[in-house]
Amino acid sequence: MKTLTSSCPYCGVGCGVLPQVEAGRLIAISGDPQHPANFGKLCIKGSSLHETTGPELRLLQPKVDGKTSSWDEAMQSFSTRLKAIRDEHGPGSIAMYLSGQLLTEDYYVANKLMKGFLASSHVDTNSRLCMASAVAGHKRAFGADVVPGCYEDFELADLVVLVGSNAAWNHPVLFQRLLAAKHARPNMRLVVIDPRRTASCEAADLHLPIRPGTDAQLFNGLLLQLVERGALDLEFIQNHCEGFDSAFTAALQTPSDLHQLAFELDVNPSSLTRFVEWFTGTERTLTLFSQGVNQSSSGTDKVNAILNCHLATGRLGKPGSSAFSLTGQPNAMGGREVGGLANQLAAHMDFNRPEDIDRVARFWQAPAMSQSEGYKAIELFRAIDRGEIKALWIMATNPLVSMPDCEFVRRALSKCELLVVSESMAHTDTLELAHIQLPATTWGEKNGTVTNSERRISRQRPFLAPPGEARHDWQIICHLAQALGFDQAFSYQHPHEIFLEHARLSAFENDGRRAFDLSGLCHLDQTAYDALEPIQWPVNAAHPKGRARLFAEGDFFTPNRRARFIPVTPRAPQQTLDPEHPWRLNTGRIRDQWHTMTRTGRAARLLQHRPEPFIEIHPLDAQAQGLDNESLAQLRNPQGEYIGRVRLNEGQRPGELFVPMHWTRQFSAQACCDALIQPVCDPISGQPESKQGCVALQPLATTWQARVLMPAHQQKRWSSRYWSCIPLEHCQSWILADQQRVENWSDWCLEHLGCAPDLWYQDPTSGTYRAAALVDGALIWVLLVSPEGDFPDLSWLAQAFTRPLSPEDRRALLFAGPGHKQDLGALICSCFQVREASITAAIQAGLHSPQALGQALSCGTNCGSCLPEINALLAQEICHA
Ligand SMILES: Nc1nc2c(c(=O)[nH]1)N[C@H]1C(S)=C(S)[C@@H](COP(=O)(O)OP(=O)(O)OC[C@H]3O[C@@H](n4cnc5c(=O)[nH]c(N)nc54)[C@H](O)[C@@H]3O)O[C@H]1N2
Ligand SMILES: Nc1nc2c(c(=O)[nH]1)N[C@H]1C(S)=C(S)[C@@H](COP(=O)(O)OP(=O)(O)OC[C@H]3O[C@@H](n4cnc5c(=O)[nH]c(N)nc54)[C@H](O)[C@@H]3O)O[C@H]1N2
Ligand code: SF4
Ligand SMILES: [Mo]
Repeated sequence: MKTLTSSCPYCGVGCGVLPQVEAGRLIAISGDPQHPANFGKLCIKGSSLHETTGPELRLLQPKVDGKTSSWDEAMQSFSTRLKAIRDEHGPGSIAMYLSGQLLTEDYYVANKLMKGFLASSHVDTNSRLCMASAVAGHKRAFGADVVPGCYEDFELADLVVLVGSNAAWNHPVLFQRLLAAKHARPNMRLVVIDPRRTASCEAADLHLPIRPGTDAQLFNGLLLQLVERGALDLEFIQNHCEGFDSAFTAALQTPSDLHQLAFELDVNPSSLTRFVEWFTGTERTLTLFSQGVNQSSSGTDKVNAILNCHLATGRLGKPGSSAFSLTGQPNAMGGREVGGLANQLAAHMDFNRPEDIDRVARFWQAPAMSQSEGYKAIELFRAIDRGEIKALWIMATNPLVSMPDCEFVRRALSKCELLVVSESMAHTDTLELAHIQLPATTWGEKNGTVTNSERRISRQRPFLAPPGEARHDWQIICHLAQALGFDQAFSYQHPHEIFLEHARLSAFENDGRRAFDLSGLCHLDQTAYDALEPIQWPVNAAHPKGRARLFAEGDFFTPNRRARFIPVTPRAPQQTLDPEHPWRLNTGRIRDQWHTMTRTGRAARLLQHRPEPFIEIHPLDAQAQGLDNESLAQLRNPQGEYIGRVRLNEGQRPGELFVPMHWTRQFSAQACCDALIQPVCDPISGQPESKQGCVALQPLATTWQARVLMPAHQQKRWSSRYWSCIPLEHCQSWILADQQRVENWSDWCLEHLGCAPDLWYQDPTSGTYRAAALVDGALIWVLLVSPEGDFPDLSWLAQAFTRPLSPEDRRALLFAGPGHKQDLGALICSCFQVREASITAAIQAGLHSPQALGQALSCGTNCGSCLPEINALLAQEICHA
């Protein structure tokens, strides 16, 4: 057994991990107590990493046009076809779509190849859907894409404002760090600005459930209040900023009267007043923002409306006092450093400065440097649809699920002459369309660096052998480059060489003009690179150990070193409601799943919290629509549809729905929420408005629901109107529902499950049917049918897939489940597998604090991500008592 250090492949918190490997498999994982992002803590996704690695379900070999091939054949075919397209249609006909989940080294060589050697700047990334508005806002205000603060600020602030962020679920370790500080200093305050009452609100002192899309009004109004209440830092404004007057003038369109503003935002005036008083009166204020701000057709302006308030009060880059963009993906920041976006060049250089283009070209000795910016993601897929872009290479992202109007993306991609997908898993929606499939190594196998939300570069280190023929993304890119004749510039033998080149480019002719500066790391040898400790950029002569904060003394990266106030005129969401589509559709994340579920969707433990795609709705709205909790409902608009289970939630604003972004065609019949999102974007950042769709809602009529269980790791799709896949321990389960009556279930089994049942039971009056098929006494499938969808607890059945079925099992299977079969409710604490019913019972028995519950049941005592839900149950039970 050996232990080494690495960092988590999921969110932008960038926690350090200690993997434990035995016999070539990851058997356990713990937090690295030395890592400054997490000091030993992990959330449930991080601590389940060993349940989502392993060779099962991996893409193991290259495939060309559906046939397994060798690497040489695949790369030969790739380079020949690519060359032919480029020769015939020019460099503008080829593109790449990358991801914030690539390592910096992968990302760097991809950009170098495309922008420097193939003369195409059509290289964009899923960060367009994620961080683009924050990047554009930073650049407008600071002259560079810099997050001024650091994680320590979460502990030092007296007021923390979370805008459009559900950090309790999406940045759990940071959120716990914040709560620990709040616990130690009860005067510290937390405000959440989010239309929904989220898990993050459970710990908040104040929640402003604003009307969706009104953040710019709120922060413009706040700017007026800062003026009115004399809270400006005039010295900072005068000495280090410009443009205050025009920003102030633009803000004057917003009501200066708080009652009127509260009316526009649709919040309680006294809550708004309290927020304004706290913000104006608290020097150490930290404003954190994420996708509720960025994913908007006016996201860049919203970012600047927030930054305006921090510039006006001089609250930037001071301990506990800053504006802070929470990054999503583990290397969202690294992608920005290497110029992963189509409108950027490497090392924070830009296409709009000719000297930058020249500088990068000279550094790379680039034979074919692209001279202008390329298409941003939405435009890129449109150009594919038009036939202008004919070859696309997708790497480490799943746009068939995550792009707005994903059915359009499917149509566009099916027109592509050459679609190459580098993927580590064998089954994803996007991979299915690829002409060439390339098996990539992933976390645990890969070697390189990532940069987290606080600009901290950490190592990801390899500790597992690549399965099958999988190769590293940087190797695959270099392989292609060499096949295209660029041997010398892509002859790297180790990621260390790429990292050094990246660091040297950041230092090249920099002279303090570019924020991103790794000059202090230009001379690392491989041993030092392998041993690199987490470090925050810039790392240079002035800051050899890295720099935690910037801008407290001004010195911005604009030509005159002054920050810019940006005038903001608030705009309403572009997706507008109409009588046929009257519901505002909000989309986002759940605690235990990661994006398109290719990894977290495989771990039974991570699908117990929210097992099925769902639609969250206010109970009164549901009642008016004739929808019960747990019933099935359908969302529609002219673009697409979505089917999910209704979840009543009083924290939902009336008229608004929330659906998760995670489910794909691998996991459910019709639950890609992006089918419903229109591809409208922010004009500056190009980021789509993923949070403000418009839909119709109606119940989904069904005459039966069923559950099917089969051995683990099966890919299966069903013809029923609704189905959803839920992995259990030792087996796989599906929930099915349809309107079409089934006359003969035995025939149905033959058709859909491959054989007639060996055991069955039918109750024609209730419509209940149960059946199973066995081979040599072992279960191969189980089917339970119930018109109303009431099924017994099936967890014991999963075990039955691992051993021959006993006579008692057979009886239980057909007539009931053995032992406790009452529904224990949702899994609240994933770490200790504690369900809602146990917690509720313990509260009713008199345990009235999270600590008491933790002592009795262990719930909430490990990663703490479920504490907001435990607190909510406490509030609910105690107030009902
Ligand atoms: N568990 C989990 N964690 C993750 C991820 C994951 O997939 N799963 N993904 C990672 C990634 S890539 C990212 S980008 C981050 C995203 O992290 P977050 O930004 O926290 O994630 P979301 O749930 O997409 O959206 C945040 C909130 O924005 C709110 N919102 C919607 N409209 C508005 C609005 O008009 N104004 C305001 N103020 N709020 C609004 C939503 O109700 C939602 O609660 O999470 C990272 N962490
Ligand atoms: N409606 C709506 N849409 C959204 C959002 C939203 O809030 N609402 N959020 C947006 C945001 S912020 C984001 S970040 C995106 C995320 O959306 P995606 O990037 O599409 O989602 P992932 O599932 O993370 O896709 C990563 C893919 O890379 C594969 N992979 C993993 N490791 C490696 C590797 O090392 N190499 C290679 N080649 N492949 C690998 C995984 O198996 C997976 O298929 O979704 C966006 N879309
Ligand atoms: S908070 Fe969780 S998902 Fe994010 S990096 Fe840490 S362990 Fe990974
Ligand atoms: Mo993201």
